[in-house]
Amino acid sequence: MIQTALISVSDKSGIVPFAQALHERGIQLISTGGTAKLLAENNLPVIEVSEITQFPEMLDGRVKTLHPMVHGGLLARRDDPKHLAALEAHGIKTIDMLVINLYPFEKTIAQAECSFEDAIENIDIGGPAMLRAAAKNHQDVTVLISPEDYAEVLAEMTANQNQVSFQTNFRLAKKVFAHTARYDGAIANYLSSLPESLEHTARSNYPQTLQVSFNRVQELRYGENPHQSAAFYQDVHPIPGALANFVQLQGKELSYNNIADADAAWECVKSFGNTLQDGVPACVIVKHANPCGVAVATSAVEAYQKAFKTDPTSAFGGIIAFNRPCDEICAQAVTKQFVEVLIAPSFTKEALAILSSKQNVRVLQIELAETVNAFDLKRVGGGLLVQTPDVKNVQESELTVVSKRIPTPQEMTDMLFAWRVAKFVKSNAIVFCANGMTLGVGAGQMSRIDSAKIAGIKAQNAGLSLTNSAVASDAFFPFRDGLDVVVAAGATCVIQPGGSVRDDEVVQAANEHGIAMVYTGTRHFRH
Ligand code: 93A
Repeated sequence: MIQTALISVSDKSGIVPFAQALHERGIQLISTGGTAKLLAENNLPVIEVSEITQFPEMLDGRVKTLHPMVHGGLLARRDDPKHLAALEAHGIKTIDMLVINLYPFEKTIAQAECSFEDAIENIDIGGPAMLRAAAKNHQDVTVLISPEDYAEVLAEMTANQNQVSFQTNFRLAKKVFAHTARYDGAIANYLSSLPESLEHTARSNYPQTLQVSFNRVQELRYGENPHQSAAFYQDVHPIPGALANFVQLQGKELSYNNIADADAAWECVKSFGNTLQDGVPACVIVKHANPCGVAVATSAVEAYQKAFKTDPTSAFGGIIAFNRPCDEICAQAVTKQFVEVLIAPSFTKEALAILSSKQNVRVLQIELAETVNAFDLKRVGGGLLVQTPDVKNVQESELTVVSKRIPTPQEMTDMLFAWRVAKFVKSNAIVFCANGMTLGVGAGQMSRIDSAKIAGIKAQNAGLSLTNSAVASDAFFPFRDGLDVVVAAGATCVIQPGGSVRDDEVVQAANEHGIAMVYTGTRHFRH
């Protein structure tokens, strides 16, 4: 019969209701520092492990549970009089249930910013030791490593006066050894990927040998072109909020280019708010990997209507992404145009009913989440380029005004919006904006001045005025000519990184034109 449970979890989700259920069944709870604190905060009576061991948690938590008072309680055979006598002699109490999840080693090393020290600190020692002890002694101890087993075990306890069957304990023990083996395997893989000498590389983020693992999600009809075959893979450790977590709610099979463009649209729209609470409603329309319309507004539908105006011609057959739920009026508006893929964090029932009349439209639902810094990988002939992702989001406080004229608050807002969009436009990028919408996007040209000209032409084609617009340039102007072009088109303020040898010439041109200019100090090349 289960009388005591030791709970020690890193990922604390779902643990309070489970501990509550144990408490209601009269089970005494023992716990480690952070977990004990959480349980106590939720009014659950809990004994700290340090009280039982009569030893404080020490060495920054490296030693918490590594003690005979704990391991004796887990390992003693209840049917062995000698074991029981030993417990008695040393005042050790049996522990009948162990609930654990380990330090998140694999999740830690999957992050681009993970240092060697972070990785080492996330090797759990006490957790696996207890797990193995409890699993070895499965005839007397129930061991849980996964919230998915909580309900079944509780049900069994309810039906059998707090007893858990040998069969269940055995099944859970098998799970434990598979888990600890995998955990140690991940540590061994990580360490063996580092060079013999730890001096350099191990302290940076880039291992000598890079092992990347992806799981196949689906085979695709073809690749970028019909004569190429293709498949789509997802990171073995899924990245929260990333495109690959999509659930396709309806529509034709996704193509290779659909997925690539959907990624561009989703990443861009998330930069205006990657939770439902923060940021503003935004809409991004992508064609051929570039945004051809981006806008923010007070609602998703309004953002879409503004974004569409930027370049209705290019928006035809585009990929449309929202960072807010898609409701009925939004679905109505979007389905008036030919859309290849529609992405949103959720869709109302009414929106789905409208979309279902356009069975070809691929509708993807992706949960929003805070960005995780996974490495950016790019295949080159016979090799792989690896970098940390471009997560920089310049704030107003980081800008330097370099022109004589100070930007107005409205210009400042427009420039920051333009800058955010420029980050997602292929270089060389020139983006005209005003009032929370793009007016002209010049993308992917080999010279900046051509991007500037094209952005102006596109605004003209869409019948949009560039008078009093703001311009973002993803990298510095190498000469004043590009600046002259955007000012002639109507821009009154320009945001750019600065850093050219001809910065003086460019600032002088800005002053001659009487426009405002700010430097970001960082650039956003996207090749
Ligand atoms: O640093 S440890 O390897 N040393 C230990 O003695 C120990 N005991 C439990 N890590 C240890 N744990 C782990 O602490 C558990 O596996 C769990 O992941 C975590 C819970 O810590 P807290 O309750 O303080 O948040």
